[in-house]
Amino acid sequence: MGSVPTRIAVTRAVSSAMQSCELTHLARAPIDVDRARLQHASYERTLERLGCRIVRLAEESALADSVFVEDTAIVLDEIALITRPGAQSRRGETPTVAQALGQYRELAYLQAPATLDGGDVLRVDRTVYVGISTRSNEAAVQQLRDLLPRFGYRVQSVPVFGCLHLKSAVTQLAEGLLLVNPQFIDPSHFPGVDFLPVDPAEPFAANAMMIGEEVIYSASHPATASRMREHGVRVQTVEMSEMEKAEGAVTCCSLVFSMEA
Ligand code: CIR
Repeated sequence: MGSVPTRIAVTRAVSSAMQSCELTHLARAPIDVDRARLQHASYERTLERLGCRIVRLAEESALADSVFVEDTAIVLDEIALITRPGAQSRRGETPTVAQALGQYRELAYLQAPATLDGGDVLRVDRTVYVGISTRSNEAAVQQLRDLLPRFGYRVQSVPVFGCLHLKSAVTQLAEGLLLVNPQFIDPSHFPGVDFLPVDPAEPFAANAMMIGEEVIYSASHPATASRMREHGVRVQTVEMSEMEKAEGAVTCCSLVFSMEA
């Protein structure tokens, strides 16, 4: 687009150990790491086209899931919270993310017994929704309630069933419009918004990434993408097959935030 970037997207190179990733709801399938790298590069180019400057962290070859940087931090305009990921194997991912984010935001750290994956956190306006999942717990919700109201946020917990994270179940497409799989969460936790349900044949289709007026979305869910387009959503598709075998999706692979804050 050639415009001056207004956002930063922190990403991390795909680990050569990605095949040993954590899996919760999926059976293990062979991951083509070279293909994952190509898909990741194309995802980064899409972010750039939408006005993001990429800050790519170096590969952590021993950390199989480290491409999924979303889980390591919650970046708000006022502060970045470094999480304590629910999977023990992922806790080593946070120091390098904290080092990068510390250049842009004041940092705060979640403490044990809290566990939190960023994939369980969805901010809609001034409400921070937190999925209670196999990765994220009530102690994390309590710590967010201690930290965030001073910046004008309210924190709302949402039980998640049958999928990995809150953002596997619901994400934002536009002001006042959420993409949802109502089998994984109870939509009544989100008052005052409209919902676009995923196509029932595509249960893992509720993860979309809103960047300004556009939405980055996996090419694996064409029926739901059609629903989105019919609804007037501007969809930019990316190939994510290898990330999806690792139970990842589009939001998981970056931490996007405004440069101006
Ligand atoms: C995990 O189980 O932690 C990784 N294999 C997938 C993490 C995906 N992250 C996300 O949805 N935010």
